[in-house]
Amino acid sequence: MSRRSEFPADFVWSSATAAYQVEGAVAREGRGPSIWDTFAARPGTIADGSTGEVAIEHFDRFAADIDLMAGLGLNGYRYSLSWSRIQPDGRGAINRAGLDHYRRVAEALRERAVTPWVTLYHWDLPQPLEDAGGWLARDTAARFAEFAGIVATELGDVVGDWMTLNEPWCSAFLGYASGVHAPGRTEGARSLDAVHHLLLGHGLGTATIRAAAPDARVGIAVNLYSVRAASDTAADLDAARRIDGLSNRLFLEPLFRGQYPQDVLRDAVDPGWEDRLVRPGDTETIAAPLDFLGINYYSRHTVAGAEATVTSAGTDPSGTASTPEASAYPGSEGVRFVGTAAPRTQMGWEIHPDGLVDVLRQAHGYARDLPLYVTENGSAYADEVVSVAGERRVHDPERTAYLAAHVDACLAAISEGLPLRGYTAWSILDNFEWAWGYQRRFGLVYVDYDTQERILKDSARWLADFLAEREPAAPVESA
Ligand code: PNW
Repeated sequence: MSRRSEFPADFVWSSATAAYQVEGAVAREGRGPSIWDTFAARPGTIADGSTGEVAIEHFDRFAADIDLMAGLGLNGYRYSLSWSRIQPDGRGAINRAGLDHYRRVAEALRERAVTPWVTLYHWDLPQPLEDAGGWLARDTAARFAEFAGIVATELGDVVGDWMTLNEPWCSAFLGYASGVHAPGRTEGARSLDAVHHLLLGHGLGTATIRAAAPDARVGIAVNLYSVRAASDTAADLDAARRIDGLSNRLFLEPLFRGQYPQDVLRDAVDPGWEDRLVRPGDTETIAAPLDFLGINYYSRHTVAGAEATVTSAGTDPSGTASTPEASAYPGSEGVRFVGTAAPRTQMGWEIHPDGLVDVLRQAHGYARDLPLYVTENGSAYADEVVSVAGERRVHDPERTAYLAAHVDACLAAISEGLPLRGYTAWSILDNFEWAWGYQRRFGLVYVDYDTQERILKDSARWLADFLAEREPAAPVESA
């Protein structure tokens, strides 16, 4: 087990949330509706029929929640801004109350020596922009850049670290291909239009942030997967090429090489796609230099070709309702996700800490000088509150083991020379887990959804001990 003192002294120890998952207060202080309000209200979209209307009341409880983070010894907090609080129509008029709220959050963090890491877009597009075509419309990229410029102008004095988008893979393919996330559309190969417009929004937004706040550090958070073939047959190797292509290279190559991976386009879209979608200057805009890359890492994919004979089925990670007709992998619907003997979390996601080093290595291969941050990593388990000597406790040894193993992987990455500068646990608090509603808990801190009481899980206590370099109170079970 690694110790904190083996990490660089300026390493960022962070935890994360996203606006729609935690804030609640969806109709307060001038906030307009986002695609997640609309989607969650539609019957059959969320496993438990819930919404983010109340969530964990972080909008009102942020100060106490930040006290919890500081109390654990964390020195960073990654959170997202609700675009609909700041520009309820997604364009034009600014809602002052929204900006004031996020100024208070940033100031509360700074008062407690916790650095704000702000994500501008964590999936909650203002509904009026979806009504105008959403991410299938090129104009949405320009609207995002305008929003990014407004925020950097207004908050650039209290926030220095910005991420444009969170996980464009999810926005494009869960939102517009499998439809398990908002806006719930099943557009097949057209979802790649959303990829281009998201990346274009990232590039244009990077420019407006830099213009408004010249000292800003700008990055993006992509979800990367360690991908391997179930065997070395040609069919399985081709499946791995496809899934690595759609999950990882489709984002890394335009961001860092200024080009789309041609093999992915060949599999997924018609030959005229680039001529139609990509205008002169777009690839340069998308590949604008960044100050860091955020990587969200959860799991490994083991994949096989359509004709392979694999008996144990794995889990397509793309959600609760993905079907072959609405795959999150356009053009590669035949690929199968294969089960392995490795343990899985409650999400069905394989636990593979070494894969974190794989994806850091892959990203580093594209951008040799770029600082890397793990901007999300975590696990869901069915937590239960127990009473220990009259105190409410949550024993979550699996989550603690997951966390410890991935922290170890970070140290291994640093030891082999990768420029990893921070680790972010998803999430600080249990929250609205998208298509799963409140049925999946990722928090280090348990939330009682009836009373909104916060209870430190054993994993949070372990992290606090790790950060303070105290001996852990209880032995950590191995992964
Ligand atoms: C990420 N998949 O979501 C998000 O950034 C968080 O908001 C979310 O709560 C967390 O991971 C846990 O799910 C993902 O299907 C959702 O592969 C789905 C997938 C990946 C990431």
